[in-house]
Amino acid sequence: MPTIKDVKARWILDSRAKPTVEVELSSDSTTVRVAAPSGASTGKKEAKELRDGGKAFHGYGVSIAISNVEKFLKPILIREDPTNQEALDKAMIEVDGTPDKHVIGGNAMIATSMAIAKLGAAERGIELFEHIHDIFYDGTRLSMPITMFNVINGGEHAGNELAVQEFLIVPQLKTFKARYQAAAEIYFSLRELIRQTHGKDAINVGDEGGFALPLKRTEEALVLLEDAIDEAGYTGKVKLSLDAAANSFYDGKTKLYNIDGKKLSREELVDHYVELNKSFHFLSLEDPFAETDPEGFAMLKKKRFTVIGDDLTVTNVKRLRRFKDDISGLIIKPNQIGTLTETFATLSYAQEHTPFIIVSHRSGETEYPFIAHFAVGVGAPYAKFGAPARSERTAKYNELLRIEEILGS
Ligand code: 2PG
Ligand code: MG
Repeated sequence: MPTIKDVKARWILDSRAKPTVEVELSSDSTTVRVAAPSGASTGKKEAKELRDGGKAFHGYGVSIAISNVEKFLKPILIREDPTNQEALDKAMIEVDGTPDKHVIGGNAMIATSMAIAKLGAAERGIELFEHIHDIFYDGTRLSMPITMFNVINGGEHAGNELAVQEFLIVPQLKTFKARYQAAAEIYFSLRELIRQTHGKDAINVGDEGGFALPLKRTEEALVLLEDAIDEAGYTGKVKLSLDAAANSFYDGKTKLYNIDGKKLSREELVDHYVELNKSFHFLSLEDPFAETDPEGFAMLKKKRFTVIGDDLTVTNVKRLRRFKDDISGLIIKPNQIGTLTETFATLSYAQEHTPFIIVSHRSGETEYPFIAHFAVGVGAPYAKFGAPARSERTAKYNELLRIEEILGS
């Protein structure tokens, strides 16, 4: 039986210069590492990301989370079999003992849970996506997800006035390789169009590598995107999706949404989406309303939109059970819940009730491609890892290229 011989943790920096927890697990034969990602537009019910506070790193230090891995998680993992994902995750959940993981820290737990999976795969001598598939086996065949590329950034991810956080292009081509190439070519066209229409100082990018040009209205960004798609020669072959991340433009006191220069009620925002949809035919709309406004999600679903929960559902099966009728699908982010085993539970329930499943990175990422293996391993129909640019994003997409080669052969 393979066993865990050592557990270490350290901080490394993520794509926003914030420290994050990297966990290192060793067996007799090998060592694996992986780090926790981190969100900016987070749901209130997510697992708690433990930060030190104080002066160092402006309060974003993770030294307590790191020492929790070594003090509390290491003793329960040493000499255990890393292929026993569920038993080890459950032991960690028990040690923490809180629903939101605020004792050990969601960041400490997810990095450790992912490292266990990596060591399990290494010990079995198989690819990580195959190992994840075996753990989560649900009868689905291994397949490549349809990828959604975030090419214009707004909201909390950009220094512009766009209320909507993510403008995603979804190429409808046969292979991942072709879809990735299309995304890159459209990204290039978009850059050139922005330079022509807004000047050189508008071609900067936001947290996920999409352009963060100084626009104010959703429609302007969508028109630009369609032009870039035409320019690149992909007319009719690319669908559009939005992640509104509406928490960030919702005023809980007035119950109004501050978007596109207007303050809209729930009903008016529904009409606004309906109006936009007439021109842009969205594939999906993620978090179109605030997490405290599930009625908005439900109203939009009744209008036959594909409505996706993220901050609303936070990869939590209890939340999903509660809101399943209000949505068509959901975002799956393992760090929102804290362990892979709990993520699998949410996924199983989602496959039955809200099958439009999108496995997602976070806006704060590292060089690790874990989430790409995860998306393939669980048979996710969709995945989003940001723009087809910036190494912390392309690390995931590039890994999908390699996985597609393996699956193809
Ligand atoms: C989202 C994500 C990822 P963040 O809202 O879907 O794109 O952003 O990681 O900041 O929550
Ligand atoms: Mg989101």
